[in-house]
Amino acid sequence: MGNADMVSDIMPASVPKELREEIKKAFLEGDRVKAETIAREALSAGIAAVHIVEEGFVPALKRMGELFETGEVFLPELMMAGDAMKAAMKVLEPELRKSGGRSDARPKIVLGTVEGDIHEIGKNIVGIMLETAGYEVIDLGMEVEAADFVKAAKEHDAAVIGASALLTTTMEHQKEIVALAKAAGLKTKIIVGGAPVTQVWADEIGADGYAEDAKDAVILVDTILHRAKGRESN
Ligand code: B1M
Repeated sequence: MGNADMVSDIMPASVPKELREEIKKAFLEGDRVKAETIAREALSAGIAAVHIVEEGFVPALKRMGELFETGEVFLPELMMAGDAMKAAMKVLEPELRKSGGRSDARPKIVLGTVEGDIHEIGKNIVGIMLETAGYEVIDLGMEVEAADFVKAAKEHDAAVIGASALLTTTMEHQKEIVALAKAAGLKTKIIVGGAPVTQVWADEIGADGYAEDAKDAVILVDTILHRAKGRESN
């Protein structure tokens, strides 16, 4: 069984349209309580946490981003939607963590959002998914300078550095991380992600991989560490 099959195995049900609409409404209203309640009710209805996040909450937050871009909502509303997402994640996080396997030898992954960037929700989801997949995640948080990624990777003897960037203006720091790591002779693999990041960008800066979402990040790390087989036996 491949990793993609394993992921689909832990996601037996998908999110109904009405629920997705309710989530969008909660975000538009910036209603943390409603977002949290929807998350709780969706779990009680037997929908897998990973589905609720990836099919319900993530697209709804992306929709808020589009509305922000077109001037239909403003920064305060965007901030409230971000807070509502965080409230929902408090409910969903413990369930997300339950869905993965564990392994004795846990390769370390140094994860963070790059300098000048405070978008942390996607990075947090990636971290949870990697942990549940059996990796030890050292989360450096947000606004992390390139040198600090490299320093932490050395200190922890990390197998992978994961750098998230959500702004076109901060993506440049991913390039800086790759350059610094190379200059330091670090063997640590470097993966990049975030809404504006692409495979083309990853190739251009010499990163070892790019993942579009959290599920892809697990598959990517498994692949670059040649670890898929080990995880299947958990
Ligand atoms: Co901001 N923001 N924001 N924002 N925000 C975006 C990114 C934007 C696209 C919105 C838009 O205009 N359409 C736009 C960026 C434009 C650009 O550069 N191209 C933008 C802007 C402009 C800004 C400000 C500059 C606004 C301002 O102040 N005028 C400002 C910047 C602040 C800063 O960082 N210095 C800002 C602020 C904020 C809030 C604080 C209000 C809030 C963040 C709250 C928080 O994180 N605590 C916020 C939010 C919520 C968004 C949107 C709406 C949603 C981001 C998010 O959390 N998505 C976003 C719109 C969008 O992304 N389309 C937007 C859900 C999350 C699960 O998805 O983060 O993409 P994402 O992560 C995914 C994948 O990308 C991937 O897996 C995750 C899970 O599936 N992934 C990885 C992410 N990291 C990965 C790493 C990996 C692998 C995969 O390996 C290491």
